Amino acid sequence: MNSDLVIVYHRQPFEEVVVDGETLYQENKSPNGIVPTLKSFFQTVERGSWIAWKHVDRDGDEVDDRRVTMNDRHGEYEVLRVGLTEPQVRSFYHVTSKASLWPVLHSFAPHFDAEAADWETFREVNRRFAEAACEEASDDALIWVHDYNLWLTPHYIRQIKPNAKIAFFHHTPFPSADLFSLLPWRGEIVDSLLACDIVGFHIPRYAENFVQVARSLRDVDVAERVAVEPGLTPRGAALSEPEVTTKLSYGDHTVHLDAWPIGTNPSLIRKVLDEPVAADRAAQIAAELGDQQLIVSVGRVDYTKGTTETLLAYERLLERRPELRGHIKLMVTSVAAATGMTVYEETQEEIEQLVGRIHGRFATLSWGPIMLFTTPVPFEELLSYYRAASMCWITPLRDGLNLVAKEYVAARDDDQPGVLVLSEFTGCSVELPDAVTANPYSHVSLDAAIDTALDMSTAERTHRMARLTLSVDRYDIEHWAEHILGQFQALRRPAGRGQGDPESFSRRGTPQPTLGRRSGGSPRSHAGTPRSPAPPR
Ligand code: GDG
Repeated sequence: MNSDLVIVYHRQPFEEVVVDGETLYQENKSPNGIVPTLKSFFQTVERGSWIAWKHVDRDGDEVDDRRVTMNDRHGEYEVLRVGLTEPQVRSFYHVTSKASLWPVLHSFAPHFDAEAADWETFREVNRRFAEAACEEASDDALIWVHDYNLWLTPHYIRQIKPNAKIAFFHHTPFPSADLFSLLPWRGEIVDSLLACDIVGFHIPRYAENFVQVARSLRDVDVAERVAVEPGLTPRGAALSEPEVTTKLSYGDHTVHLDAWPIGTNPSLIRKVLDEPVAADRAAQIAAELGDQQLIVSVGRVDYTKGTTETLLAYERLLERRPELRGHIKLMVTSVAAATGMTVYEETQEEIEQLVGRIHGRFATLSWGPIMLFTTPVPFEELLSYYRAASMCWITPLRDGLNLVAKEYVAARDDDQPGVLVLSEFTGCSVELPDAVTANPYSHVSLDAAIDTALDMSTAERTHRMARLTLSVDRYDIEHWAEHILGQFQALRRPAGRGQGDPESFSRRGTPQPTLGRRSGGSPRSHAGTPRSPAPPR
């Protein structure tokens, strides 16, 4: 194939369903999330391809329909599936990625199990993704690899296609050098990232952590550093960085670094909430709640997400302020994303036990203090809960970004401004300093934040939510996509040309309904293109 853009992401970009014995490939039902956004980049090129994995029975088996040509609202693109057996998936994804790398990325050193990792299989799977990507890519294609479970893929791509343009995006935090050094394979990982043309992170702190790691391991120089734009660097925040490195020199190779948070889609959220299904459901939830305040706390089952800390804080709240009993309700979702992992089963069990304990202690005939959802809530329903909730508690111990916080803000209406209680250790906390921030490792801090949120005047709620909304609207998904597109365009420019050059990544030149048509920035443009004004700090 001769694709101009190859996206390498472990999940398939569609739902595969069998109807009357026939396999159908349908566009994902959920309109939000990262997959539709990534697919929208295909509108910027002549030909696009996506690489993902799919189960096969035996090693070496080809996937049935290895190649699928999709045609959905993002146009036509190819999907090439890498066949992995059950043991390969378990080893590569559940054990090495989730049990060994994930805890280190999230600063959970005690959960790290070096010996459990099967690095050989990790290498092998990463190599196969690289081979599939290179099979699809034209000679000057851009190959965009996503997330830590494909950390070694750029290295193998560079071996096969020395002149490829390679981009990498981290969805997780990137830890400090002290923590990263726990990984016995640190040199190999860093070499692979340094083989990229551009390495992306959500926030400047993660980029700076990477720089520290790269410089401690290899002879790398900082070639360019810029001030972080005011909207992404509140003073005093736990993850704040005033400056960020944007270029590293490594021998004769330049690695661009980019720190730009993924956004949510506020206009889609508001549109769905304006439609009768969600609007009626939100009204129904509000009517059923009566004078009870609803608090929402949404997340996957993961010890990093702080669901246990949220539940314990809620239990302390009901002890500390008995007058709230009967007048408040916590809605928690805890949906398993990776099944068959002991650590997540234990986390889920702990959550269910805590919910049971809180219920047992405080429920009455007419009032239940808590609702727990362990299966996915439909998108419209989830938005209706956001809309009905006067508070949202997002208390991860560590989180790359956290889109739920942004979704809650986007779902507000003027009648009920709502309050966001937000852990200082979520990436989005640098964009959202008008949340009530808390340190989830401290009971005192978490309890104080919750009390502040509960007791906040309507005027202050309104003021803070207006500023949060400005930020969520500014750093929305469209802005992220345009920013990334600008970075890609800059990579494609011949060396020495300025940012005003006509060369563009967008060869089709057709309108991009999902991304909009504004031209992107350059690698230096960390000031971004103003949308709504950034809230003053
Ligand atoms: C990683 C990083 C980073 C959740 N439960 C339901 C449901 N969700 C949706 C939310 C939101 C998404 O899932 C979760 O967003 P997070 O940002 O928390 O993402 P992670 O899954 O942890 O993924 C994270 C992200 O990548 C993006 O780079 O922000 O830090 O860990 O959109 O709404 N959606 C529905 N029902 C549910 O029950 N419909």
